[in-house]
Amino acid sequence: MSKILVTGGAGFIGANFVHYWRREYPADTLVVLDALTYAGNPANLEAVKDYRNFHFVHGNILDQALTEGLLREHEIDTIVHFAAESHVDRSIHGPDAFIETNIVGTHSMLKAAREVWLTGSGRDHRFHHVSTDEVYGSLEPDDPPFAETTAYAPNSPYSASKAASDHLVRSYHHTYGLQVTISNCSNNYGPYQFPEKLIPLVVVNILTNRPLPIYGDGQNIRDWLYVDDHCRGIDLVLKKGVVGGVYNVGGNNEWTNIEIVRLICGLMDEQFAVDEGLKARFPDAPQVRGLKAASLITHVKDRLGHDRRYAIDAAKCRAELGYVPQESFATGIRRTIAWMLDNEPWWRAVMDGSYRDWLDRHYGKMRA
Ligand code: NAD
Ligand code: TDX
Repeated sequence: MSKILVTGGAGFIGANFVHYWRREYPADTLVVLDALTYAGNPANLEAVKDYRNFHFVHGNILDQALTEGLLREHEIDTIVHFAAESHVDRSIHGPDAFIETNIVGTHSMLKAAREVWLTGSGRDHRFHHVSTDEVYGSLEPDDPPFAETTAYAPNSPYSASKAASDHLVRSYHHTYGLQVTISNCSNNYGPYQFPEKLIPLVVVNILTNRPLPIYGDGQNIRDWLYVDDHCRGIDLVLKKGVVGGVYNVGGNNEWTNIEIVRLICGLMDEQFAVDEGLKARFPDAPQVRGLKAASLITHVKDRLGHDRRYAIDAAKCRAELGYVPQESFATGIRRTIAWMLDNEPWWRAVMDGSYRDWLDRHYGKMRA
């Protein structure tokens, strides 16, 4: 039985990982450490909060003493490190938090793990670092996809901070013998994704009759992966990956942004056509006025330094770990839209800010 510390477990992928792990390994202990920044939402963990072997700790990964205490108190043998500032646009407007959390915070986690796991008698352990394909930079249309051997060439403050954290993790293995693995994954989508990211943003904006902003010409390409498949990939790396190893996890599923947005628009029109009740629930939606969702598409100024194309070569994961994504894009995108329609209170609370009430209830208005 494992005892796992999940950093960033109240965010999008971290929360999905907690739900995945509980389903697959109900006897394992899960301790979530999360600072509840704007991206952290306790509602994402509502379904697991009362389990005996689940613990939520509100705290910052920069607090090394806190992490050391958790590693000792819960006899943690595995860290899965998701906590990060994750939105590229925010990193362009305010890089400082990215340097602080993604670089200094990861280093703080590494120092804590080294202190607890490598001093004294030590114990068998694993530090798994969750990273991104963005560290490899941008591809031209005919370039081969990113392999684990592709040179790092990060272009945004976000990807540069993730690249720096990858290097620190690698160095703690090489220098101190910390038992690490790293996964670099492509764009995720699915339940609990914060509606600042493209796919949930488009769904919410259609339902609330807001513009669907397409940066630049909309021809930028991303390789989309359903979040549960990312979680399964991390599971395989933990169970079968080589210590010190790097694994690229991807969907083999490249789409231009404009294609994705048009696809979602078509699926939303379809939903309104088959489910009459949606018009009453979402009276502002364009379909209520006989318009198509695509009428909301609006081309806006491009993102600064916008990477043109990402694509992952997942051959190593397939060969070494037997990794194959299970969710097709056709089913995954429908599931995601269905989740958004079934969980209107979740995204309404994010939109109106009331998802932050948990912090006020627990810490009052004095919090920073
Ligand atoms: P997210 O922004 O939804 O969640 C991040 C979580 O980390 C939040 O719960 C937040 O409160 C927490 N956090 C932030 N700073 C913290 C700090 N200093 N201390 C403790 N907790 C803190 O992010 P996500 O999309 O779930 O991404 C999770 C990880 O996966 C990140 O490391 C990201 O780089 C990586 N990743 C994301 C994607 C993607 O498509 N979203 C793809 C590849 C890799
Ligand atoms: O309103 C928008 N309009 C638009 O055209 C938004 C929010 C995005 N875009 C474009 C920018 C990107 O080309 O859509 C694409 C996807 O954008 P995001 O959802 O912001 O994701 P991206 O920048 O590709 O980064 C994501 O994948 C890799 C995650 O946010 C990262 O954390 C992860 O590492």
